[in-house]
Amino acid sequence: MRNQILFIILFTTSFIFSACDKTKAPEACGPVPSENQLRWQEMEYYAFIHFSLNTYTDQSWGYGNEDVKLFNPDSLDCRQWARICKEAGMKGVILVAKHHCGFCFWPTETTEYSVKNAPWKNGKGDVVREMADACKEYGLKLGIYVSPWDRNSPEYGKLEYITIFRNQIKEVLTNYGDVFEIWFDGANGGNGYYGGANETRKIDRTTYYDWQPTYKMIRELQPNIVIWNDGGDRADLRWVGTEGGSVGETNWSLLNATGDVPYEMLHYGVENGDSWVPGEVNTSIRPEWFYHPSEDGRVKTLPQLMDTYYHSIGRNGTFLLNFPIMPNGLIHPSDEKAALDLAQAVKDAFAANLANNEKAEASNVRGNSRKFNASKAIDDNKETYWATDDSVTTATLTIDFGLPTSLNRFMAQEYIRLGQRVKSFTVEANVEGEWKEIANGTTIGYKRILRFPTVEAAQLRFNITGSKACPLIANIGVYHAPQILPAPSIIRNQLGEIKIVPYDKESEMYYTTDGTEPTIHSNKYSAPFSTEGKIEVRAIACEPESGKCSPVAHEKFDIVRKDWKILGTNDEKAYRIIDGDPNTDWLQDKNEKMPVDLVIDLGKEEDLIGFKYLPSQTQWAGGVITLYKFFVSKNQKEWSMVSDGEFSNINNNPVWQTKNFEPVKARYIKFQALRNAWWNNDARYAEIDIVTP
Ligand code: FUL
Repeated sequence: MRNQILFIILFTTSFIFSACDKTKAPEACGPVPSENQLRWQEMEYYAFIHFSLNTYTDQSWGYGNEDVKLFNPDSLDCRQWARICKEAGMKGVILVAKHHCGFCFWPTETTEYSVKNAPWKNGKGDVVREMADACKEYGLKLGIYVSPWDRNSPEYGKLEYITIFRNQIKEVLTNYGDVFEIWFDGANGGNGYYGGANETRKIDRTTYYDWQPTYKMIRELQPNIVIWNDGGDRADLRWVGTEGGSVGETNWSLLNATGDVPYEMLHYGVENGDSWVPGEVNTSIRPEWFYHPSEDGRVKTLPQLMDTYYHSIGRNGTFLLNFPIMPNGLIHPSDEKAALDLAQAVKDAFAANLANNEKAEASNVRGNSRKFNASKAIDDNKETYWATDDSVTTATLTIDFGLPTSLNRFMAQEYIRLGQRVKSFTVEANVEGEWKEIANGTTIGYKRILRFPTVEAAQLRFNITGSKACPLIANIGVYHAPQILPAPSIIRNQLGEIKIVPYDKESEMYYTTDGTEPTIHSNKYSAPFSTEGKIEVRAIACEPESGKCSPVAHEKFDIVRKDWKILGTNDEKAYRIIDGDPNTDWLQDKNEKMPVDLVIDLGKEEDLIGFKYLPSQTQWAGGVITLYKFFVSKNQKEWSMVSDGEFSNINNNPVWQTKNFEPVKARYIKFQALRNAWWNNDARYAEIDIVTP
């Protein structure tokens, strides 16, 4: 009874207090998100599905001349895709309904190049319909990718194509229920089939698509949609300048509505931008977007995917993870396992918020009001927030755990309905009575997560050290996540020496060269070792104390490049391209005009069946070769061309490019760059290698 009376008194006083509390909420600071953008941001994690005719030709970009008859998957099952996405904790799926090759996954009226002329389901199939139905069944939202670039359409490059393209958008946004996001890729590579013309068609991406009427139509058809566009007028969401799986540590959800947007701006946003254009981190679960059997062993590991989680959702972005569909129409079991392992690891990492229900005190509370006090940052309610007085832009919030508590993750969320404000912050821990800084960051935005080595702290202090206006903190989380050991990297230098490099110095490494999985009973790595010829190396890093080991790193090396000579240059730096280290590169003489030749003497005649090119791994370094010819010779006088073509999507996704050709014997190779991604004369290489039988 006494308890009940106490409760009634407390309840009534707090009710009277808040009713009388006239403290005003802060004014918005700068641009703010729309309801559609907010809803989208809260989804956090969703899937991409890449599947098209080029799945059957092992290409990254179809040319537009692939036969529709190739599309006949025997087990296509959108319910399998949706089930995996749901179990992986995703909130939606963006289906590539038309990629650059122009093949439409729905029976469109705009072209014959669609499922209606494919043998699959006797031309009666509709992948978009099946995806929409599966999404409904599994409680997922549907998104759609329609490529603006169309390498099949004879009209591409002409005005007529814009009507065709708009009609395609209209069809997919009219016939399949609610669509949460539409995706317009920015690739306009130039050359294509174009109804048989087989030519290069260059368009001006800033004007050709005439986006504004298209945006208007989209918003009329789907009032709740968000538009992603990397190819033209600024829309609701932005690309983050890389497909590698990260947005900048500093990440403003702001951009300017007009003017140039270099990669850096896409990556970091613009502090004083005039529009709310948040970043979406898109990356694939394998190196490439479409399925390639050669990548079955290259599915990203748990530590890699976890890094992407922290570098997207943990940096004020969303995470769009791609599943490449196999020719049979299903997601590969290894991809499924990787996604489910990630879901479990995320659950484990954020299982308990140690800040919830603890004591929190703030250095300043807006109008000393209960409505805005420190407890509002640890109540797990994103609609309430801790706020300071308008004049205050630096402030501290202290959480008292009572007892020393193990922690290694810190999460903060701003109340972004009123704009993004925080510019810098630090986190301190009280360890045995002494305060020490354990982490720091710049922007926060919708969500920021910092990782740091485990500490035992009785108290934690969150210091906002810079803010555009009074900070508004909706939520703080403190966690103790299990450690996940990243796989080591394996490098072979020009002499054939193998080096295994751990992620941190304390782990011990074990390896095999006989194709078996390494364990702590395999060879222990202590120093680089010499190898000859082709070899496969597998390695793990293990923590001596816990006995925990990383996933297996696996590298296949071809013949040793010991006797190779790079001809036609005296620049010693040229040897970086055969030093085995992906992080070093060489920019060939800038004065050369395309085509630029790179000639290598292999030292002796070799049997060749292909070559490999790795572009620079330094972000936005330029010189990424997109069109090439490859020649071989026995004597450096007569050359025969054994391969020519394009490295599709290499600029956005600078992964190893392998090109195979008919077996040939040669001592000299010539890699000729015909064009780079920026149509200038730079040719830059991180690595060049050959493939032998
Ligand atoms: C890129 C495209 O060119 C790729 O093929 C892929 O669709 C990716 C998501 O966007 O830029």
